Amino acid sequence: MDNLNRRLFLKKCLAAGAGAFWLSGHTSAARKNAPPNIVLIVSDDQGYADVSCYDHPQEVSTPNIDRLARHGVRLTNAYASAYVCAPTRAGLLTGRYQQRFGFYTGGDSRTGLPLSEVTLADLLKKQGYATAVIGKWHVGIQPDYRPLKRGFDEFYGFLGHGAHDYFNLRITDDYTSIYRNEKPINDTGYLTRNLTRRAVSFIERHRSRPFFLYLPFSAVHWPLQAPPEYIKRFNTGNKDRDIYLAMLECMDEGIGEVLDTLKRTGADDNTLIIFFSDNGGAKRNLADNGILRDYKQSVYEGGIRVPFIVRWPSKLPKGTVCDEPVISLDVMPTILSAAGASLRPDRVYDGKNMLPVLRRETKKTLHKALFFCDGADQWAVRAGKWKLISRKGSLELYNLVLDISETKNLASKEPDLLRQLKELYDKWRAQMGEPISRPKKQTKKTKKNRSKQK
Ligand SMILES: [Ca+2]
Repeated sequence: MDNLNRRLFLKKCLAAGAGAFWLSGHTSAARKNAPPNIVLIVSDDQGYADVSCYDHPQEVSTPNIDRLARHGVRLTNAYASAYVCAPTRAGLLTGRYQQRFGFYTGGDSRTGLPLSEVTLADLLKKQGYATAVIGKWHVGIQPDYRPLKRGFDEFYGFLGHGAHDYFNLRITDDYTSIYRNEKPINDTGYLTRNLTRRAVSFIERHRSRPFFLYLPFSAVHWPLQAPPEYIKRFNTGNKDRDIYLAMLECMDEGIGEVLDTLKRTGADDNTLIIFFSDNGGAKRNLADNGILRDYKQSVYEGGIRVPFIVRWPSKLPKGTVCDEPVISLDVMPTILSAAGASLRPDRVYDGKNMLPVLRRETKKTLHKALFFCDGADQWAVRAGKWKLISRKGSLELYNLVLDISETKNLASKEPDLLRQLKELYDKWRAQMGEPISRPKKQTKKTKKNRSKQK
């Protein structure tokens, strides 16, 4: 924090009655009013049924994700804004439909999050927060698009591609090398464990000031790799499923370590934690989406409806369930509201502050409709209980309350409703941008280039 920001932050703390906490410390009243720490945990390609606080098969056990739900609010109608990794992250970090700025596909991560966009980390950093991203970045490779240029003070992880080898952490190229801040490093270990260790260290190092920890695990994304001591704990009869469950267990343990660290450092009560999966479970990885239809890369529920938990012990109810439809775009306005920060007035935000809904202070619907679009041949709109889907030009209509598995296409029975939803979608689609163009030169994967970065 530079001096100006430090002074501004101190002023805000004092205004909030938190001066005593900031200056010396530890009265519970002051702490209660202090700006919360923020921990944003994103899992990757996790199945909707691969969390034991949701309906799940017997072999699934995620006690630490369950701890989040036990002390927070579990959402049952929560969506990622895309059915693949990178667009969801672009929307997550901006609070805007990523399509507004032309970010439609995983491939758009090669161009990166447009520099005209202001990130959640940019705004929290201005608010005096220490910021870190530990994990999978996936919204830009070129130097100006990297985490330390997008509001983060610290970075450990990889910049590009959806997948990363969990054991080979040696320097390779700009996409897959492990970076520590701006430099690629030769690392060892198992990636999920490393992310946990770095996350714990970040919390411990920032115990005396508000922090924003963005922790996008690459687990449980392909490739199927886990330490043998984890794999041998499972025996489902399918070796690949056993490895997936081992990856999940390692991530769940990591979340447990984050929770234990918050408790140990006294930050537990006043830390807002949001957890969700960046898209639906992937078929390739043997993820289990339970009763939801289809998988990642589909606008059926199995591609976009995700486990989603919000926990903030001092400010939110504990052990409750919320059925309100929300979307990952809501994360940014929610976090900024909790932090006492504002959205930028110069642009349209699509995400909404979820806190009143989570506290059951309102029965008003948060979103009139939610929209999904890959810029190619799939789109969907969810409005209330209804969902209209277009796949390769064919329209399907489902009543999600009666038919969560999307088995009864009502398109021919409800032509008026279909038309209304189509109009709603068309109106939204007209506001979205053209796909972002590719840069003329992709980053070269050469040793020369790597040596320049050092
Ligand atoms: Ca993903």
